[in-house]
Amino acid sequence: TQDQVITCKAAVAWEANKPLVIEDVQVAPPQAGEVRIKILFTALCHTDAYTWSGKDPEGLFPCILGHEAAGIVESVGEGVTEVQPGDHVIPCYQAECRECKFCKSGKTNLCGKVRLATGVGVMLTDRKSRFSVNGKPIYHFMGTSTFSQYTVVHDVSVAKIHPQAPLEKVCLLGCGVPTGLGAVWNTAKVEAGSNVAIFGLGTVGLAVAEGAKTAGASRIIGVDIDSKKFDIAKKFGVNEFVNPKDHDKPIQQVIVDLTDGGVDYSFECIGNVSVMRAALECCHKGWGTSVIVGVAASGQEISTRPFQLVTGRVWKGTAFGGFKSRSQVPWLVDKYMNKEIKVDEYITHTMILHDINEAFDLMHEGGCLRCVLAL
Ligand code: NAD
Ligand code: AHE
Ligand code: ZN
Repeated sequence: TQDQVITCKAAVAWEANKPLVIEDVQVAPPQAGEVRIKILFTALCHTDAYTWSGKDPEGLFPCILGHEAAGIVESVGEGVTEVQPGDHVIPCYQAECRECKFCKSGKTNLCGKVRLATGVGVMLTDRKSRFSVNGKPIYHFMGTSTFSQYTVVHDVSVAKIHPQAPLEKVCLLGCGVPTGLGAVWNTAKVEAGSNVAIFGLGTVGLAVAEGAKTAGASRIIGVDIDSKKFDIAKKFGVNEFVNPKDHDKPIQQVIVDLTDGGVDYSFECIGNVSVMRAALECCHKGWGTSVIVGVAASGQEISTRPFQLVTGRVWKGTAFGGFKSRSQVPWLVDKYMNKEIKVDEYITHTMILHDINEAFDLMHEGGCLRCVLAL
């Protein structure tokens, strides 16, 4: 209940790059404006590996990683009105308070209410963690920390979803799939008949392909250095492939030549700053728009000749595909249940929390899109 400490299993990242350790973790009760969730399923996203690697300037250790999950509300703190115990939910790393300057702007899905606290691994009310191991505090991560059987999140970070949605599938709607779909639908606003290039055909890149296909794009060019990705990518709408390793010319030149001057839209779904440059420069003069989706390490910077922008190319970026999390994640879940968007097709592996280190090893192999862990 609301005032009891729960002891449960969680995967703790004690230090950057050191194997995660399954520990008995104490999870404190939710305070005012907080929700304690029993996590049933969590997937692994490349961003978890990025922070674990020590290259994320916001990475703090020890912490509990994980941000693509689904579960059931166990208890709620004072003043929480929008969810109650038993509700099926998806924790959202991008909050939506509906009251801050960002939420009210109508211009962005970013929310300012809890971001400063989540960026330093604590809860807003008392700037403390709700996780500990034998009295030692363990930092939260992205305001979600889903590699734990129980987690505590801010109420503005909880999307209440359809009670019949299969949680072992819709956990993916906590990050990768919405990010790719939304990059196309919300950030780029791709029109029917457009030519699109997608750099990186992991889950995010494939979701971009799916979004582009549903938007009616004509040519959907997938670019990846792993040719094994090409077969699966066809199922998501990619209809042409380029492997940079097969060409001597810079990849932007290859694509410009293929498309009579460049694509209308490009998406970088890797997190590599030289590919980000190529993605911008393969866009058509006068209007081509490139969207940065990949997360690059601390210290990395992008560059190009300003002339690229002077001559009409546009450089953009997207967080969670521009979706307003609490409002639109339930809508995405309904779309999945109505078979309007894919989710199952991204799940290539299922494992249990205990085997999380092996799951991360798999992630770095080509055959893996999403691995879902049962907790
Ligand atoms: P992933 O590792 O599954 O996919 C990356 C793909 O890029 C792989 O297929 C790999 O073979 C390919 N690749 C690597 N180097 C390449 C190169 N030089 N040229 C062409 N292809 C190359 O990762 P993912 O889970 O799909 O995530 C992709 C990126 O998006 C990550 O950086 C992740 O952190 C980021 N991300 C951002 C958001 C956001 O809100 N902006 C959300 C989710 C993930
Ligand atoms: N802490 C990182 C930033 C990481 C980042 O950009 N995260 C994306 C989501 S990745 C999900 O897999 C995001 O939404 N950013 C917006 C935000 O508010 O964090 C760093 O490099 O500093
Ligand atoms: Zn993610």
